Amino acid sequence: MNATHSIETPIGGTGAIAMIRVRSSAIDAAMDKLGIGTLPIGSLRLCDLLGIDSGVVARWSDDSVMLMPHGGAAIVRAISGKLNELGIPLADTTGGAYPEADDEIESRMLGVLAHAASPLAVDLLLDQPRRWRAPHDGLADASLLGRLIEPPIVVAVGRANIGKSSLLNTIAGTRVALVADQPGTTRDHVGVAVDLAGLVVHWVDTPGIDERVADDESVTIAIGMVRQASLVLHCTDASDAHSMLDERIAAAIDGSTPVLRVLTRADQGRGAGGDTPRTSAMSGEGVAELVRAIRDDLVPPAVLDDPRPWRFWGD
Ligand SMILES: Nc1nc2c(ncn2[C@@H]2O[C@H](COP(=O)(O)OP(=O)(O)OP(=O)(O)O)[C@@H](O)[C@H]2O)c(=O)[nH]1
Ligand SMILES: [Mg+2]
Repeated sequence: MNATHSIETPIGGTGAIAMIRVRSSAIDAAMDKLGIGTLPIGSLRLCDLLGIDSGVVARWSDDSVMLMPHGGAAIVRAISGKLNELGIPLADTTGGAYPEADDEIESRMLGVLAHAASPLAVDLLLDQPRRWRAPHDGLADASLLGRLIEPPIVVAVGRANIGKSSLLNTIAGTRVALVADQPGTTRDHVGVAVDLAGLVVHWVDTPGIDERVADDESVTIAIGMVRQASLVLHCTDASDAHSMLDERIAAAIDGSTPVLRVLTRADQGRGAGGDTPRTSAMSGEGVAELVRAIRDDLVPPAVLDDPRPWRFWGD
């Protein structure tokens, strides 16, 4: 089994939760080794993490799984050390050997291009060697452009039974989340990679939480996901005057995380919302505009169009 891991959040950073990605072409065997067992693509579970911590484990793709322990440096180092012991070493992310590359930037670019998530990254990365060689004045915003390589996390929250899962299915263009006409349909979280007009994001569909459905585990998992969100999508039913978010979830949203509000089931009513953008998973109204608004919030057009070089690798 050829498996490696990478630490995707700064060690000792301020995040409440750290992200450690395990990559392997035999990911099921790797998960077995970690004691996680089987986890279908697009699902998340609270797990014991190697006896060191407990946290959410998310399976986004067929060759990687994300471990999300608490963010303390000691925990992250202990998990990384244990992974090394298990034969899942820390990956070498320096860029790889590309003998055909003309220089180091080109070699790094080829290495990053191979795993960049978003179609929008491709032309931008291919242009980097030229931009670095040309005279330039400063650099483009690497933290926002980095979202083209590692997908940012969009977490949809809101009351139960208002069409959050339906909206995800419409945007994903396929049925990835369960939909039913009763509150509490989504009991765990569904996380899938979706392409928002060229920006691939991990979209996390949370259980709706309100006075009808509010079991502790759903709230705990929703809080964990909201804490990692790059953007929170606060969904409200267009015909429902109740737009308040559960206060525990509202309190977990980091003050610097953007929150985008959206009305769902717009074909059914006009009861609430004022200027809030309206969407309907059923008719498709407003969905393309929402996709564009999320993309522009996460990677603003001015950053995408910045002609300066981008320091697209990390050391
Ligand atoms: N008319 C109409 N009905 C919708 C729309 N979106 C969802 N619905 C219906 O609303 C009900 C709830 O949809 P879900 O997508 O399961 O809602 P949810 O917010 O994910 O619900 P929970 O998982 O329980 O929190 C289902 O009966 C859907 O068919 C829409 O745009 N228009
Ligand atoms: Mg749902």
